[in-house]
Amino acid sequence: MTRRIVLYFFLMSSFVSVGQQMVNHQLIARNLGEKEMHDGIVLRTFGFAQSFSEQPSIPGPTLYANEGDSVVLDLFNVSQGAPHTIHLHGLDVNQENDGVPHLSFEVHHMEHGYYYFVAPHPGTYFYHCHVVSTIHVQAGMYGVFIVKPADGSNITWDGGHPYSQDKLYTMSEIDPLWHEDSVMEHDHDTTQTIHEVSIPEYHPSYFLVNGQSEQQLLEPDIALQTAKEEVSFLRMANIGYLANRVTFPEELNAKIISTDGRPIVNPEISDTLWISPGERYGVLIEPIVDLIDSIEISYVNMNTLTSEDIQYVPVLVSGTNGLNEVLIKRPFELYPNPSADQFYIKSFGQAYDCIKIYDAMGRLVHIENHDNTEKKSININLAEGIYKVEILLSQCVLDTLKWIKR
Ligand SMILES: [Cu+2]
Repeated sequence: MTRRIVLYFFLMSSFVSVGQQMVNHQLIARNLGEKEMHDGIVLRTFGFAQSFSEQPSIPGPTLYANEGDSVVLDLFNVSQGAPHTIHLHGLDVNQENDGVPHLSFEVHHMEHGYYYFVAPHPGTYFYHCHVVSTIHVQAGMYGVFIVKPADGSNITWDGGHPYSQDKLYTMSEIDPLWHEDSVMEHDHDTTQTIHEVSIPEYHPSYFLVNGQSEQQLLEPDIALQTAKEEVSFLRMANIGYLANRVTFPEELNAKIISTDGRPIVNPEISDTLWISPGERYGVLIEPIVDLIDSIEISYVNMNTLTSEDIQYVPVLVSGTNGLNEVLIKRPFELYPNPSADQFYIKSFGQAYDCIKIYDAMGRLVHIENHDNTEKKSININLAEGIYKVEILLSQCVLDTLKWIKR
């Protein structure tokens, strides 16, 4: 500990040269956090906070630096039990500052640990605890570290693409059984490189975007709000244990331009993006028409290649409509949900002429025409799973609903 404090003062006196900024971030590690899920269930979490008055959040606070900045990350561990670290996933830092136990250092109860690095290439990176990381990451000890260009401007990198706003979407999942005390109070004998922890097979039941799911994703701060021909930069990051298959509305002209903090050599416009655990992608969005739609995020089990859930991030491209108004007036409702072979579509006075049903891998499995605004019963025999139900008028999507077949 003493050695690290001495090192701190030594480094601070020699660290910053002309033109660089020094950036300090503090993360307070706690292991008695609570998180209320979309269905009201409250789970125990681990996580990072930036003040003592706040709960650790999932994800943790988003940290920023500009390219070339000298960064000091102060990890203050106030939790009892296992030590914690900060691993800087994707950032080019030296081994001493990379937070992998046994190769770096661990931060124990009521200790500070200081991580030093010069912010590398602009991009989107993760930080997460690397102590028994399978459990501590699931518990909530992760967040995003964004490096912007040296001047801090809204450009993807020096000589890259200018944009008017950036939006971060961090995907993850939660298996409530992994949040029981029996798992979270795990063995943390740091003299062992292999920790023997008994954990149930991973079956997540919450599928998160920025820590939120289902109706929580209708909050305006989650939605992508933009205007026609305006350029937005999406930072799509997956820190869950399932892969994400992201589908953008075609009209957004989504162009995948960077990955792992580096530009893609020949970027392409694509409405589909696969993100494996730990990956981050940069996506430029430049819509060509006004639009109310959603970005679809499917959570795919990499062993079975089946989708375990779908979440929708609302998209509003419009210069005139208020998003709140649009989100509160969801034009359609699907019930009961989950259900067996029959469900109903209720329209709140909005006419529609077609219903399309897609399976979780995006394959169209059913089309049905309709000619008024009445409640509509759909009888269909499909395999158990998750389906996307599109409601259309004159081939224009009015609403997208999720149906779970049981
Ligand atoms: Cu930890």
